[in-house]
Amino acid sequence: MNKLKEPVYVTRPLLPDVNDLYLEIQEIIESKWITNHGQKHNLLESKLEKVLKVPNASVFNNGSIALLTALKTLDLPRGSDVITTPFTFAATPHCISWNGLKPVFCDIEADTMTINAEKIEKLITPNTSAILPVHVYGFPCDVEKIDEIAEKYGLKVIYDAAHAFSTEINGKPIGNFGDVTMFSFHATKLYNTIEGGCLTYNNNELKEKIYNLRNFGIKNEEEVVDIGINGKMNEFQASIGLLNLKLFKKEQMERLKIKNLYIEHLSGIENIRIPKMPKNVTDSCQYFPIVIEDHFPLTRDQIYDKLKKCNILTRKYFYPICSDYRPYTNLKSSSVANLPLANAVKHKVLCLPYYGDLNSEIIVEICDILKSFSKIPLKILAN
Ligand code: T4K
Repeated sequence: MNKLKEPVYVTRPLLPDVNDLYLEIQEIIESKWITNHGQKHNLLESKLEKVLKVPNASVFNNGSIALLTALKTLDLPRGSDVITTPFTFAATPHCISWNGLKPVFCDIEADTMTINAEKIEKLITPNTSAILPVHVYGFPCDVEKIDEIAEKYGLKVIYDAAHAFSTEINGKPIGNFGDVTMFSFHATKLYNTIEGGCLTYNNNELKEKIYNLRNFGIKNEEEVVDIGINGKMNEFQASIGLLNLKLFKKEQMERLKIKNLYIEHLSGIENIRIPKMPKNVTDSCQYFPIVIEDHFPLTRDQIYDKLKKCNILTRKYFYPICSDYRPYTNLKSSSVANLPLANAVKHKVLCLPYYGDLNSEIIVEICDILKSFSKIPLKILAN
């Protein structure tokens, strides 16, 4: 295995043409309006409503503040429980905790690694106020079952769709499920505004509340009606967003080619599983995770280390899982007995490099390296 000259990262940001960006920036400079609900901000919101096919989209300076605001908007009783998955990024349970709510971790499904909807009901108590499932890697949660449970127990549902930009389930856009959905527009996301995010929701009545909460709770020059935060997206972020809206579909097409190349070269390898996107779902193409099963000659960590030595920088999203984080280890729901699958999967998943201009020779090389690992006799592992 030769070390590659340049590092190959798990992802690279989608970026507009510099001349196009120059024109956008020129307009911003001339307008002297650089933040606080500027023209580009407002235009981006209306364009996102069309692209995501949702009645309402409110953009934010990042996905975490958007999620924080989503929970605040729904007025969940302080100290109440929010059922969520441990198999996600730190932002998910942290936003629950920052709202004075308690995360209750529910185990995940083996195939999609999303929250196991069948196990949610057992975790519901009179103190439960909401469910916060995550469409992890762009795999949709069991939205039907979750909505059914929410209806039955009168719970709010906030979806974390940080990885699921433009995903549709049976032709229904993913931002239409639950009470509110959060998308992240971070640099590492398929669609980015450098940092950024948005909330989508069907209930028009939430619009004004979200608008105020995003701007310190200010309603007008003389009224502050809520305990808000500064969640506003600035005009420079919005202009990147407007330009990237024209580019993300092409990026997705490129990623689909890469995905197919990975599948072609990896599918024969025993004990490497490629989680499959269900047929009725359009793939956001956010990540390309593989699962290293127990009988593979090398562990996931050994593969990660060996690839790193070749300058191939894969990522162990999500290891450790959130229930392993120091602030959450004492929660009853963090026990391994409650989360057997998440605790098994966290040692097995590896996200491979995945972005539009990733060279196909490198993809084949990564697959060949993995193939060569599959031929290592098991006894070497014991040494
Ligand atoms: N919910 C979920 C399920 C999430 O995954 C996230 C964020 C959120 C909520 C919160 O949304 P935001 O508040 O972030 O909008 C990254 C991202 O920072 C984070 O947005 C993302 N999830 C998480 C899964 O991944 P890191 O610490 O892995 O990022 P970093 O800096 O190591 O970047 C990964 C690779 O990307 C680098 O090795 C190289 C490449 N890269 C990165 C940046 C920032 C570039 O090529 N250029 C860049 O500018 O967290």
